[in-house]
Amino acid sequence: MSNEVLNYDKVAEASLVKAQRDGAETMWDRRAAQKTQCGFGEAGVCCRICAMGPCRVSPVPGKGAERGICGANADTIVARNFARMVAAGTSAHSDHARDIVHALHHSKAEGPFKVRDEAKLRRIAAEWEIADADTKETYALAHELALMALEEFGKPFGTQRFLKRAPQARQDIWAREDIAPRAIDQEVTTLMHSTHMGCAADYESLFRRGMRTGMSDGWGGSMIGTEFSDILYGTPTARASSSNLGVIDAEMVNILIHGHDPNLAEMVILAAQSPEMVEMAKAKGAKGINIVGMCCTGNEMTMRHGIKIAGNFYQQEMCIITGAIEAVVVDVQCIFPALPELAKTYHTRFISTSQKAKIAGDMYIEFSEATGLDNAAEIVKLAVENFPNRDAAKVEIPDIKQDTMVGYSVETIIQHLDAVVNSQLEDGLGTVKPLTDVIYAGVIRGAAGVVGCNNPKQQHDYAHITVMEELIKRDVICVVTGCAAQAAAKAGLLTLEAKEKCGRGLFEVCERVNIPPVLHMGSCVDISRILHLVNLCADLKEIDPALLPVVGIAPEWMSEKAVAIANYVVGSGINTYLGVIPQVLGSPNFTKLMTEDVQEFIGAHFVFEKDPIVMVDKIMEDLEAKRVALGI
Ligand code: CUV
Ligand code: SF4
Repeated sequence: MSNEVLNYDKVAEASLVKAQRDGAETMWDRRAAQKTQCGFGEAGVCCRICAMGPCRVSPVPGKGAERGICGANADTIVARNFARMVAAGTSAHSDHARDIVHALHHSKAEGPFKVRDEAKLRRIAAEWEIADADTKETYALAHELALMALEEFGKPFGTQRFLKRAPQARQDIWAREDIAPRAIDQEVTTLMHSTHMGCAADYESLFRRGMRTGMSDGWGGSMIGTEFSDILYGTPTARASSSNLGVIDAEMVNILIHGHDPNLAEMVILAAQSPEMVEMAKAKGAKGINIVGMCCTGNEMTMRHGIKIAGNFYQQEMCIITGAIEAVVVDVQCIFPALPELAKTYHTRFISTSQKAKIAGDMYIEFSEATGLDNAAEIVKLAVENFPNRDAAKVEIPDIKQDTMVGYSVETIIQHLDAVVNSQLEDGLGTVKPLTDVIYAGVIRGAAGVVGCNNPKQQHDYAHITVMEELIKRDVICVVTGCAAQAAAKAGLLTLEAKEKCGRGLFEVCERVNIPPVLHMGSCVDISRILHLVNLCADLKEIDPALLPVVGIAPEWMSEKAVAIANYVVGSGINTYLGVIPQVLGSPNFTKLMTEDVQEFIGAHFVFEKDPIVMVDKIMEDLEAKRVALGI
């Protein structure tokens, strides 16, 4: 085993030693087996889009082949590969959203899929200009709204409805630059078409089309995913939870839910709460049923129910290695295909549930909106029945867990801000005004959205935590989602006590508003919450969000979804810092377009910086320059 030092989180070391003892293979072994990664792929200059190829052009301009057989050069190949990542990422978030909307379309008062946030249902119905949004019968309205949302995926004309949430100045830029996204499926399809052999070759055009597709994720799929999940399962409110492998309980039936979509997770939670299931667990010798979460579905569950977070992306294998998980239940995205094999080393059952992500190796129980609760009950029963098969000799749960606060939706943040609205801020009630006030006053210097995955190209969680700690020290408030949020949870940054790590200004804000300096805003699709928050601030000031001292950061990203996200964040006027360099350096032209030229037409750009400390220095310069430009 190698790379112990690559793990910032102390829990990892013990886990990996145990894995070796148990004869379990982990990502570290497979990473070592990969040896040096391919330099062509790394630079983005390998093309296998057609069967004349694969072609690879020189990753270093001026050396070796400059064109593929069809004549595509590095610029074209890099741009096409990058665009395809955006298309894949957009499709993932958006297809997740579609399932949520389908569930709303299936909803009825008797449940289990039902409207749990009626106010939000009516608010969005009004926003989308449904007549009688405040008086229509709940389920008639829910079904009508769901149908409208489904049309956002395939409507033949027009752009995404949620774009109107942005200030006019930003909407004008989108119109001028032709990046206002149309139907989501159309954007993904047309980008796949553009990147087909012998289609688009102009790298700038490919980049722009990619950005528009990414925009259909952020302002389309992801935003629909977030808002409709809230309607169905409730808008998150601040609550306590706990994080890291220590939340796995040796005396309980442990069910790990991993993936993304709250539909499955919500039904499993419901099923596990039934008294018969709990009785059954007790009859098998367990104290009860302990559901723990991982990755984004973990974020969804913790925000709405306080379900404990077992860990982030990197820890999916470590969870199983504890030997105390009765069932790993997955839906879609970010699930290692290695898991079923690893589960066999222990008594753990691995259950995949989605046609879109069938993972062979153990068990498949298809989950559908029509039979969701029954499917979930079957899964829970299987886990409970598996409890007696646990091998006590193989159980070793690291005794590390950390209390955490989660659930800061935009609505919850505004509620907290309301608590400090007083006579001096008479007109700020129910708005983000107190937040913009402290930013404009310089009490806090700006805000950062820190998001994204883990990637062995960065020390596990180290980049996340370093960036966040350094920023709060410099009075920059952080909002976090995804695996970055879980890194923050494990490091204790999502606590009220974390204010001790802040600069004076942010310390005072945390104390007065009674919030942690790093706010858990949810899963990856919930980056749309961050987008909404920033746009509310910009709208209040009647300016383009590009002028605000805010940045987006993905210190350890790895997925295509992250590429889609980065595109819509930049497209929304927010500079985006990437701690892992995307596979584009083989085209200096494309790299320059991303990191410089795009600024001229969109008002924001990408920054690549592997060193988190250097990154924070660059971010501070960026934020301070924005402040100067605003005259604040
Ligand atoms: Ni959707 S995309 S590893 S779970 S944040 Fe976590 Fe978040 Fe990346 Fe996946
Ligand atoms: Fe080679 Fe062109 Fe085919 Fe790509 S599209 S594999 S560069 S011939």
